[in-house]
Amino acid sequence: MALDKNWFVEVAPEAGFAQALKIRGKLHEEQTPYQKLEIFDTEDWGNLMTLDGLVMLTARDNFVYHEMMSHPPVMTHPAPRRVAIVGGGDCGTLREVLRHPAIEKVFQIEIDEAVTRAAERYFPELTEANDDPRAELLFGDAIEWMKRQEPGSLDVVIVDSTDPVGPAVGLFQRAFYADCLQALGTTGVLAQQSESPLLHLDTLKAMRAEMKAAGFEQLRTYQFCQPTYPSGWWSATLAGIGVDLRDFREQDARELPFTGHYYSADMHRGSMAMPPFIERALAEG
Ligand code: AG3
Repeated sequence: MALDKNWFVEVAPEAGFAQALKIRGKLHEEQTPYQKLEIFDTEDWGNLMTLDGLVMLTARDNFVYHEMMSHPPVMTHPAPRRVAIVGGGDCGTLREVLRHPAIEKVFQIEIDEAVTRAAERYFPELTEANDDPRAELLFGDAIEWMKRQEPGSLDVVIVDSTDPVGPAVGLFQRAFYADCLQALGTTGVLAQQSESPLLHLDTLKAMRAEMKAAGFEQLRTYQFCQPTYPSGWWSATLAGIGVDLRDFREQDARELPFTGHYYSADMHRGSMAMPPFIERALAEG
């Protein structure tokens, strides 16, 4: 069947891959100082946000990504209190982090305020926790912000970025990771979205090499399904200092004070298992 104008198509030319969502219409289009932001009304996936033609989220499946970006790092740190979210302007990761009563403070540093304003309007369920007194929404360059943080002032850093293109390139580089590491001090966990383990294994390897070079002791890539991202198979990577990333607060994860849709203690453990071809590729460095 040929696709007409009733389909939004994301093309990943580097992977010879494209995917499409059937749309009813476009709700919003804006050229921000950083990127082209569009919101579509889809037939079956609820509202869709894209940046420069790439799917950021749909109402239907963003819960997988947002839960897997927030709960694994928070449950891996032995006593998380202070969190920074880099990017994440739609506030979905922020909402999940704030579900943990032990968290005292969450900074969200998003470069493009238009993303948050659009989320407030078209994805109000994601921004519903924004008035939480523990949340501080900052709009600016997180690379600069991270340099200014006191050593050891953060417990968890979550990099909820776009692909490593445009303003996000620096978020995949050693200098930024080194600044995160110093803000984490002697005990901390960084989590970053790390693309499709099938389509972007080279990107994943390069990112891990930068994390290692910055001084992180341990790395752990994990996986989850994300139907509306290219290949539907996505990953995130934990980088740790003074924390064993093979372990997590499993008992606490079995008694969460909220109900996960995707995340659970078993899903946490399961997400860390990697197919042998990826294990081998990552072991090669
Ligand atoms: N996360 C975007 C991940 C990258 C998606 N890539 C793609 N579609 N090619 C940011 C939005 C969720 N908070």
